[in-house]
Amino acid sequence: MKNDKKFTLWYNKPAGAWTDALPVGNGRLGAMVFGGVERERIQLNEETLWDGGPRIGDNDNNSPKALEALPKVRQLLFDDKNEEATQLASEMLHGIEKRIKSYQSLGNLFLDFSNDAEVTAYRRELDLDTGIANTTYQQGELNFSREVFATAVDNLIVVRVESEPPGKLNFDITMTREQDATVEAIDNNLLRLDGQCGNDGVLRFAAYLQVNVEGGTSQAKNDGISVSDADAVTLFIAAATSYINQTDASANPHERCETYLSAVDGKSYQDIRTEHIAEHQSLFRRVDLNLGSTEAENLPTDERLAAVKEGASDAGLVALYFQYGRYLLMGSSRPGCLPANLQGVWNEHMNAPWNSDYHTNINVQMNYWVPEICNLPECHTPLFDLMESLVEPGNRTAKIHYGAEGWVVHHLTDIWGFTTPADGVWGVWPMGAAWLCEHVWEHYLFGEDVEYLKRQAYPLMKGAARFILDFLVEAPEGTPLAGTLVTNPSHSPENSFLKPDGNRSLFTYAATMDLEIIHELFTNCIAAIDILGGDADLRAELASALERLAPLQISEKTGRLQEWVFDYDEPEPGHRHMSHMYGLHPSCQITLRGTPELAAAAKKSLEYRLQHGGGQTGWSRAWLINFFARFEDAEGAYTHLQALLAKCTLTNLFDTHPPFQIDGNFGGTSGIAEMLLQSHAGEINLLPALPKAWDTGYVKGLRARGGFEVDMTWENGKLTEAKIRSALGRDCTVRTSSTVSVACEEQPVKAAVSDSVVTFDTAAGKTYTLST
Ligand code: FUC
Repeated sequence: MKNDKKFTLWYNKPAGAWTDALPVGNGRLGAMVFGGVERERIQLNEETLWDGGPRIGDNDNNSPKALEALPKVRQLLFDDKNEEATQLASEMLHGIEKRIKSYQSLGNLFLDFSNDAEVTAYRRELDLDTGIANTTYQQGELNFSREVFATAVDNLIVVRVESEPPGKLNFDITMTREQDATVEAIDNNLLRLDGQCGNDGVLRFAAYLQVNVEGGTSQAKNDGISVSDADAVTLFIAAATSYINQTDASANPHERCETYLSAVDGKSYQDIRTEHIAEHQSLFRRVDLNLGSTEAENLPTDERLAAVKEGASDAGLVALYFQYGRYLLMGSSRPGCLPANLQGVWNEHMNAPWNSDYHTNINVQMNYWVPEICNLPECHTPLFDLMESLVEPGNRTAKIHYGAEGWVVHHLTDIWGFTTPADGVWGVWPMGAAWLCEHVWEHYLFGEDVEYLKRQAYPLMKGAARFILDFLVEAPEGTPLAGTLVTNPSHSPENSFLKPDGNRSLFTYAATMDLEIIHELFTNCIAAIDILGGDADLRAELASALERLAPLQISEKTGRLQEWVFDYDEPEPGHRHMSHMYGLHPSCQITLRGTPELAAAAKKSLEYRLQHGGGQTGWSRAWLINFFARFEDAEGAYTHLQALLAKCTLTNLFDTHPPFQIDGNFGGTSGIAEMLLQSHAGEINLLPALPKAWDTGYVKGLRARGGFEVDMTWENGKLTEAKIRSALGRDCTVRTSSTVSVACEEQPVKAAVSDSVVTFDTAAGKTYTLST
């Protein structure tokens, strides 16, 4: 079958498993469309449907015992008594609640068609360009078609069922949820699901399904609705919970659903669809990518993926995967909504893997490597809003657990303001807020919105930096970093080391990643203060702490960047976390040209990880692509991109940890972008890691720091032309392996060219063409 749509996932059979089904989402609602013939299943999500509840009053989760134990734990760690420190920390430093509760499925919508005639010409697809999932097939004399989309304009999931010739649509509609909910037909056109989480859960939720029949009839029947002899049927699904914010779950979900439905009263299906497509494309179409075409283009997506698993190269599939990452972010992270969690917004479980939460020691951050470079900056903002909501609880935890000012987050959080250590001693990692602050700063660097910096970014950064300033301690005499400022206690997230006596531990002080995160946060805070003015005392304090901060260490024995304060041996040298490489990516303390020695040491560390089987999980594999892109190692990056597709990708192109976890999708998308364009080192680097397999192609609409947007074409592995739009009129420095000249249609350009670098002035709103 010819596939004439560029960015479409398609299949010639219905989904068997949930991970074959196709996702639609509007940031707040999600649906997984199976495309069944006799029975269509559409699994539903609403982003605030989390078990648990506010942690206020008696539910305060901070541990009053923690602060008293902190100096003792610190001393034990400085004395290399890691086991005793671990013991004491597990008794004293934990929050009262050891595990958070899960984000949950809202339920399922089923459409049962009592037609068992033979099916031909079956096709199921998801068109990323329209955000519409489509299922079409023939059964006997009838042509069936269904389409499903989640509209951000009207805040609904919309299902349209049609058949040709008309008047022949007969099916039953039901909604189900495996626990905590009831479903009833309110009348012949309305099904209502009503629920409340858990036994003592506080969160109420509801889903309303409105059935609009054209021709034919609909009839309430056994908690469902039956459609008879219809020409076409439109279903509107509204869903809501009682969640208002982390301390308030008192909204009325029924009223919310009714409001959503009444807002489309009298609006035609065609209008809703047209407005949805226009809104969707206003984001999606900002970036276009072509990495070359292959024969495989006309194969169903699962067959293309299977071929890659067998070793094929499929540039078109990579471009599709890239756009899918952007699509998934649009579907799970829209302004005013919650951020994308471990599964975006798509989760069929009541107790999801890792609760489908926000892991703040790599996973949620990886989700947000996409929005800036891939031209969806507004999709970044839900993360900032979540961060703001964590300031107040994070202040309390900072005070109660550390006697510190500012705000702290540990290695995970939820929608109920969770900021204490969880899951065991490895949760005693108070660096989550500091790392998250990289995101607010990066958003500033790309768009340079000073108002935003002042209102949202800087206050978050300042609060996180305040905590770190109070948390840092001087390493005592007799320790390797004596006299410098270090973190204590500390982890290199989830990884362990072997002490000289053979004991294994995770718990330490001054893990390299901490130092890199702090280096970045303090440097960025100083830059922000220099832009905004004020806070001179804080600036001085940050500058002095930066000078005293413990340095990164290169192992004398191995030449590798050390992950810990001592050059320990590792029980899992191929560990999935590569935290000490943070300075290389996503941060930029380590760059190829700026810090060549550290870069060489980081490369050795990476090679060592890989010799020992590194990159096993989806997200870990995705991170590798980004590292190799930063090393400008095109074939290295490509190898791991191929492995991400071959080993860690499901038939619907969801990333698999395993199981499904969306971070790998976003990390993969970011990696592809970083192979084409980088701007972290003070210059725009065009095609820094272009592999042989993408020898000819183009990309349009990637963003670079400093308010630039870039289109590029290349042939035979060489840049042919780049167009750089300057939004802010900043000076532009471009690195490219080709010799280029710069021109602007509207005015002469003063450009200086040396080696591979060209520098020119720009004016706001003008476009500059670089030709080879
Ligand atoms: C981190 C990772 C795991 C998993 C979990 C959600 O703890 O180490 O691999 O991705 O997050």
